Amino acid sequence: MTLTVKAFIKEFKSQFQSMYAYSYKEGSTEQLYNALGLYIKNYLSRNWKETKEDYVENSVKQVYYFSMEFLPGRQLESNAYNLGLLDTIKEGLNEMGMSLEELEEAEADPALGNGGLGRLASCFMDSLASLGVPGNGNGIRYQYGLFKQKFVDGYQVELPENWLRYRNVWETRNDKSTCMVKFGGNVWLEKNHLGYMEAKYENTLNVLAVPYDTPMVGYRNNVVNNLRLWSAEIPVEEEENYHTLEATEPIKEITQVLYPDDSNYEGRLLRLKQEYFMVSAGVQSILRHYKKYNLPRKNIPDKVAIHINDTHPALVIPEMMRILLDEEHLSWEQAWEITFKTCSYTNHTILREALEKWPIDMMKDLLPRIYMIIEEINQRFVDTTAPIYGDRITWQTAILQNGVVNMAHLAVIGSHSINGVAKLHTEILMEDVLKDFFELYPERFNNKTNGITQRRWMHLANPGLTRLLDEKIGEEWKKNPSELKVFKGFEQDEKTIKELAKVKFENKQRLADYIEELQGIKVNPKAIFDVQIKRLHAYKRQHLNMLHILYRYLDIKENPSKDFVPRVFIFGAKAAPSYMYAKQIIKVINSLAELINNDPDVGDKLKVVFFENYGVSLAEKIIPAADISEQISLASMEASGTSNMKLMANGALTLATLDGANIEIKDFVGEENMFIFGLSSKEVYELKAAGNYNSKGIYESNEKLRHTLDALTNDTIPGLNGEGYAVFDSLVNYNDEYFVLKDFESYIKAQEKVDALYRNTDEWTRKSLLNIASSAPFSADYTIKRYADDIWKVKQHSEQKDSVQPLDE
Ligand code: H2P
Repeated sequence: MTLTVKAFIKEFKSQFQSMYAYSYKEGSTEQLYNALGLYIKNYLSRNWKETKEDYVENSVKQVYYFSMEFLPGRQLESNAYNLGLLDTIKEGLNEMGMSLEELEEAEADPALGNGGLGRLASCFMDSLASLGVPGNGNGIRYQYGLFKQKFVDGYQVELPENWLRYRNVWETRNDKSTCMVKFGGNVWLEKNHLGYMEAKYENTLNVLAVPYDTPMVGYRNNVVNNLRLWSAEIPVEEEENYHTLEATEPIKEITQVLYPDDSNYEGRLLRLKQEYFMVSAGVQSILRHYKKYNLPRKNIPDKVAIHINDTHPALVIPEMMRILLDEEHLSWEQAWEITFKTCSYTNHTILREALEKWPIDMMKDLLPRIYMIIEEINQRFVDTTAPIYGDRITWQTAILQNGVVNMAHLAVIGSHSINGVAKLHTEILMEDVLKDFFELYPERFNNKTNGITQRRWMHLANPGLTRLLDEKIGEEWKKNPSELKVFKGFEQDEKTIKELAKVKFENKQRLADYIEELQGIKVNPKAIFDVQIKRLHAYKRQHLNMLHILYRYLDIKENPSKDFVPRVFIFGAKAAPSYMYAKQIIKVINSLAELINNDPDVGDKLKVVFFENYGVSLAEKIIPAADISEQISLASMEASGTSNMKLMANGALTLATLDGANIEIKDFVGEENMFIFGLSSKEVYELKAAGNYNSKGIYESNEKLRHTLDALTNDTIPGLNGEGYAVFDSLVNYNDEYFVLKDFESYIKAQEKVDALYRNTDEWTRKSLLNIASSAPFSADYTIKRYADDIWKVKQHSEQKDSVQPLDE
């Protein structure tokens, strides 16, 4: 039954009154938002219940996506939209004298992730539900999300992100489904009276894992899947042992913060605790739920797929073994077969520092039984591999090496599928990072290029574009993104080009207003909006972007009469709290921005905006207004990137190295519709192998570059306290790890091409149109379909089974 505006108003009023016992007219924005959120949650609860029941009644196979990060973004609008209620609610609120936009601002944007990895997990949740794939998320309900970023004198300052300060209307605490997770103590194996080996524990720290469930709403298909986030608590029966607040700390801290400070041992230990806590609770609850299917244990892999999102949840493998061995009393061989067939692993990065390794002693103390199992997995691996492949490969691929537990190796050995997240990345895994494993298990390796959900990143974030697309190509693209290609037919249609340019301009005007309101910087919406939004890391090379801005600034100062195409550089980026170099780059960009934005000689020609506290909600405002998408990582380093996909889908032209999914963007839209520069990954590998890179030589021989770099250290930029030197030093004196100087010249040339093209508005817009029309392959719906078919072997299980057609690539 469809909801009428009248019925909505009536029900909303009574919802509000039942919660607050006064009229909605007296409600604060937060209260009104809470009432609306709960109204929507009540509305969807029936579908939520029925989806769960349906899965069990039909014994369908379910996938469980284990991830230490989820970045869902605000859920009010997206849930209302997917339920098909958005227009009704908007109209109803307007009639009551409110607006959805205003209420939405009261919603916390849960920063339970760091960057692309967490956001990908949430795009996947949206696609799983929208495709009707039985899929669950499993993660941690961090009390504090990733820090709230502030700039003080241009420096990043980290404040606690207390996203749960007000109630979280979307979650349901589920006390019925708690689990117990054990840490430390002593453990030994003993035969019980039935003759089974049983693990005996003493002096363990017992932690109660309490699940908070959040509905993941499918797009107009009545499917509501589940995201389960775990919170650590003191077990009720042990409460009397905790006499002081201090004594409760070791338990409470487990789910207190995302990314504890990893610069010290305690912080690293806490992170390992978090990982095991999430994994153990998750696996226990899955195996308990499986019992509802009344099937033998050997059928687990037919009904359960567990996905390991990066190495963080790799302990799923020994934890599942532990339960099957110690609690279900299966033989090692039986348990291993089930575990291996159930688990699959995605690698998201080739950066060595991000491939986790835990000291053996730490693991042994914290998780004694798990360590015993890992030891045995390792021993059995060595025993089978060495006779066939020899000692060298066996040693290089072992799980236990040089006093550490190598989590990537554990994940690979215990998973039937290993995938990278873009074609190039998967190739690099096979040829370099996991080369030896590729030799051992070629059949396990596959590529699954990342994707994004068009629902959040186009339909909702860019209503102007969505309207234009609906008008030109009909609404089918909303269900089948591949229909976007029909838009290509409008490439030569002058009217459409003008209309598309108008949509972009309006989006830019809106962002310009927001910038002015937020930061007091007046930017010209006619300028090129040049956007780099992503985690701050040297390999992503925000400092290359900064050098170009500095170069441009000097050019403006030295050539006042030159005709510059106005440019607004927009950044959004957080730096990990202990990553000093990244923080220094932030400071340099901010000080440079301060100089440029206040220099009367510069005026409209150049502006720099660095948003504080970049996150999903900000991205939704920035992306529809972008003209240029900066994807400038050193080739081979960025596994995929996903902001590249979102920006492309919103009509930005990509300025990129041939890295990650930029290569696939090029394959789909054509090189002539983007700006490519820099070394290829092959050249990067060759340069590294040659070992003769000499950044100082480049500095000394390139006049333009020298002039720019010198400005970092000669007081051109006021307000710096050595940060300019630090960047200069790393690039010139410490041989420039990410080849910034090597790529500088070709980056500048690409930027000149950007300026030249922008002078021709129609030509620019035509390319923008082609980007939008070519963006469909990056729909997360397709990505999820490929995961479901090839890796998880789970079927779409809803009335809308056929809603996603195979993509004709
Ligand atoms: C990471 C990779 C990205 C990738 C993303 C999702 C870890 O995200 O670096 O290249 O697109 O996972 O697979 P990020 O750098 O944004 O934290």
